[in-house]
Amino acid sequence: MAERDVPGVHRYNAPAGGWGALWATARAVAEQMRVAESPELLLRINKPDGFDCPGCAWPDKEHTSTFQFCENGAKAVTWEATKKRVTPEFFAAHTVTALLQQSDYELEDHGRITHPMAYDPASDTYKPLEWDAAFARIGEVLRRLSDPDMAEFYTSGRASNEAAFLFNIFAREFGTNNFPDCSNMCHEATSVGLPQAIGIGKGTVSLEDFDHCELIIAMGHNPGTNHPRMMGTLHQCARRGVLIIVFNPLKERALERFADPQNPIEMVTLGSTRIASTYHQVKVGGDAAALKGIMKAIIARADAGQAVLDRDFIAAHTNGFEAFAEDLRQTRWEAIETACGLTRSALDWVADAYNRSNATIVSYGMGITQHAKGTQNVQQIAALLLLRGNFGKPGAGICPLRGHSNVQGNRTVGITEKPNPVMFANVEKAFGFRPPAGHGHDAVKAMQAMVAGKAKVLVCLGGNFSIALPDTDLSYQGMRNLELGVHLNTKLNRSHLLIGKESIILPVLGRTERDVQATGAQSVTVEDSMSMVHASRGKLEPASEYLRSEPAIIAGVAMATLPASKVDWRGLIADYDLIRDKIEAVYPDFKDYNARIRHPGGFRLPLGPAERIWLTKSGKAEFIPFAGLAEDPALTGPEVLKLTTLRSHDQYNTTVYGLDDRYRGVFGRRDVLFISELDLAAQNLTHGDVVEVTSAIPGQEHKVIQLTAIAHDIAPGSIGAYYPEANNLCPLNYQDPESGTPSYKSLPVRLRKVA
Ligand SMILES: Nc1nc2c(c(=O)[nH]1)N[C@H]1C(S)=C(S)[C@@H](COP(=O)(O)OP(=O)(O)OC[C@H]3O[C@@H](n4cnc5c(=O)[nH]c(N)nc54)[C@H](O)[C@@H]3O)O[C@H]1N2
Ligand SMILES: Nc1nc2c(c(=O)[nH]1)N[C@H]1C(S)=C(S)[C@@H](COP(=O)(O)OP(=O)(O)OC[C@H]3O[C@@H](n4cnc5c(=O)[nH]c(N)nc54)[C@H](O)[C@@H]3O)O[C@H]1N2
Ligand SMILES: [Mo]
Repeated sequence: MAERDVPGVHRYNAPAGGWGALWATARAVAEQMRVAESPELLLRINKPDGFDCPGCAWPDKEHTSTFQFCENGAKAVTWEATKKRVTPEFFAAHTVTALLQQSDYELEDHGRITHPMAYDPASDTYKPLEWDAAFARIGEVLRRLSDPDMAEFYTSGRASNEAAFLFNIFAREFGTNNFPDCSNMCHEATSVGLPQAIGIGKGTVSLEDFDHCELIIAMGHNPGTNHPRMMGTLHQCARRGVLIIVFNPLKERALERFADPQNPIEMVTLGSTRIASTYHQVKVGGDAAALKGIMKAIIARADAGQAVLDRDFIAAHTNGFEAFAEDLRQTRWEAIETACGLTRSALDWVADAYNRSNATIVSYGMGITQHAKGTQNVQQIAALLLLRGNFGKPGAGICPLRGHSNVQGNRTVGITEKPNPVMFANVEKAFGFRPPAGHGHDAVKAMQAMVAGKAKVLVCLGGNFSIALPDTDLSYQGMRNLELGVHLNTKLNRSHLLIGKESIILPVLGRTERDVQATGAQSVTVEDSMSMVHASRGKLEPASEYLRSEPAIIAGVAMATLPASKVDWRGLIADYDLIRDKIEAVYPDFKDYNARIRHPGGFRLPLGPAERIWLTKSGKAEFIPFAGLAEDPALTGPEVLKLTTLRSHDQYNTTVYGLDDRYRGVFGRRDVLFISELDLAAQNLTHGDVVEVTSAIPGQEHKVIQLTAIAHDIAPGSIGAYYPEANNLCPLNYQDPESGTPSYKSLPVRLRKVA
């Protein structure tokens, strides 16, 4: 590590987890909560009668563990259950112009919004209004649009199945398929890439598979921070002797060493457990190349007569193997090594480890999907698994780590801009109207329509749309072009402050809070990363008596917008069982929905590949070759580095809980650029220098941000900065052409030292 002392930057030498995690949990609770309720509240997370943790989508075995929370789950819960309130008085005292000066951290930290609020341009403040007045105004503006496609209906993945389904039905009856959602910025490459390869856009493993696997390959995800409960699973696997091979440009501490904070004996006696058996610091954007190298090595061994392929599986269950293998034979090792920054011998080693394993799981996250080649990255992972029949047998399969706690469920119950015709027929049967034909807008297309002035109303079911998107400048402009923005949220965020003509904030009940409707207390349901659906019931007193549930607010907006609606909104809201009956009518996979969620732990949705059923066009799994090894010459050039954007340990997407990133050794600041010692030297820089980071995409060079360059263990040629601060460097249309996912994790940039 470089000599110079940089404020807030120290090396972190301890393992991840451990006492530090317990301490941080206690601090989060003390800072945010009504302390009296906290221990009981935390114990209710992910229990049969408790609420689903809003932190991440990692499942829990049978939902019966006694102590299933983690540091970041506790932060997510306490952030929602905070004592702090954003009241009409708060809004009266702060103009929108003044609030815009505050950081994202400060905005959310003001607390829970207590009343429906509408923007008043005369005073430049938000003013309270009655719920019915809010619904009436939204209905009026929506009905006035000359074309329903001038409205965009955004969903963030914390919404329950019930809320997401009603949102889908409302907007389709209104007449549009414009469903931008957070998944478009997240696992869209999975949703597009996997159906082509294995017939379903979801993971195929269950938690039990981790008890039987012999090898885990973890690519492009940071579970110590983003899926901390997965660390318990990885930790058990490591102690069982399972080989864990990591591909990540950054050395992430939790993937190196971890002490389970739920296991005090280990913390005292052993200290910690080594997680990764080998750690490959692949270049940013180099994963498909690395996978190609591993598979080339496997084919070479098969060609030499070694029994490394599952030939029976390939013959019975797959298509396209010969052409795929031939493409690998023709690919030159030098091209692979250049593209991924790893050596042939390292990849040979991985191939041998893979060949020895009888049951392999590949897990992956945003490091794989948020690239111009995201869909192809995902398909190369599927192909690697197909070579040895690693689908539909215990201990094997593909494990995309979904983001938001119910993002997968949102998709299952209809949040998609590309609805399938079977669903249309079922909606018609269940509700008596037929949704509009054709495809609507995804997240990027929605913002493009807003920027072009073609979309005039944006209704957001959660999230922070404009800050999550790339190209912050353009997103701001898109927001300011709106006639009306409607935000169903728990907390104040920047999207509320980017106002065109009108803006209305509708404060919602959080997942931790009691939801009482005409027939009594209600549960909602969610689907985790492993297709398990279960109930979630809030227990806390709502943050304000004026809050309404997401389903109730959607129904209110729907009734005000569509007076002749075919849907019995009032009846559905009175009893969420009736919403679930309708979900089952439209999506038959939810057979006996209400009965099955009453079993502790819920139920699993059907997953073809887990039974070797392939719902592809050919009826078989497909080997899809990767053709894009060579870099686009327009995006390379002298001194161009690849910037990836990361979450810190103290944030939930655009929600910044605090300014520390403990495991990466950054404290009290977020304005840093992670860069290798090698690149510091090559760029004539010193640890601690302030640099201008400029987009190197032709036509986008004017995008600049300033950061402090700090030496970090990261692959040469690759650099890292925090999301959302670096989003302005990513052009809106710089995306994976197949899935539309923004390429947030491979931005070509140049650095210049600020004098
Ligand atoms: N506490 C907390 N939990 C969360 C979230 C949160 O913000 N905070 N967000 C939720 C959401 S919506 C999501 S989608 C998930 C995100 O969970 P992750 O997928 O873990 O998200 P990222 O922080 O974006 O980190 C991606 C990891 O990929 C690595 N990486 C970057 N570029 C590349 C690359 O080109 N190749 C490879 N192999 N690796 C690369 C980074 O070094 C980093 O370790 O977490 C969910 N859970
Ligand atoms: N550069 C870069 N950009 C990225 C990413 C990246 O890795 N790099 N990741 C992308 C990914 S993976 C994602 S998923 C998106 C995230 O995009 P979003 O899902 O839109 O953003 P969040 O930050 O999760 O949303 C935060 C807001 O949600 C609201 N909220 C919290 N809980 C609830 C609730 O229970 N109900 C309702 N209605 N509202 C609630 C709060 O008001 C809070 O302000 O960002 C994407 N953007
Ligand atoms: Mo995500």
